[in-house]
Amino acid sequence: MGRDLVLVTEMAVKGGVDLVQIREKHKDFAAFQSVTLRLKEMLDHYGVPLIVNDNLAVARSCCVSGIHVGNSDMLPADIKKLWHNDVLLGYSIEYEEQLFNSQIQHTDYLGVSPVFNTLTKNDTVTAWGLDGISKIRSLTDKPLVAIGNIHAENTYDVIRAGADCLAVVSAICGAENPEQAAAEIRNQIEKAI
Ligand code: TZP
Ligand code: MG
Repeated sequence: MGRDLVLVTEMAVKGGVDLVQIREKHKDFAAFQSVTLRLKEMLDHYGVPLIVNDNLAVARSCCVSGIHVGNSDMLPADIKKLWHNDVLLGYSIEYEEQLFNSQIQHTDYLGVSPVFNTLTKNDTVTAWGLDGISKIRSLTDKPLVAIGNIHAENTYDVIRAGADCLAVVSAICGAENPEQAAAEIRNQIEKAI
């Protein structure tokens, strides 16, 4: 049986994770809302903000801090109109052209997606690699969140290439000790900055 999402996330927070995104592609509204509320209750206790992936109804109903959308999801401009302007809005960059799209002005951070190929998401486009992070860094001042097969061994290089933050799934959630895994990544970030 899988481990409880809230417990694993709590361990990750104890290890140094300071922002959490919940991504549930296969749950209906009620199930997504229910786990989001449970997660938010725990995260509020630690003062850690929560972002919902690609579901405005869940994000709004749970009063989380933000929402993350991709290239083929709701438009950032529409989200800011329908929800409110202070919402933290993340937008995944899969293609260079997106950086020149008018939607960019409505975003608060950009996901570099994916940096490396990963088994966690099977519909990714060509991985950016370290050179891709540097390229995006040279084209925008927005905070860059690197995602895709990030772990303690490549964290240093990813940050040095120009990422501001890292989004990590398997290297933390799949680790035997999520707290220790998060702490190792956090250590590498500190070394790199
Ligand atoms: N978007 C691009 S890669 C990815 C998502 C959601 C999955 C990242 O997961 P992992 O396990 O950290 O590679
Ligand atoms: Mg999406």
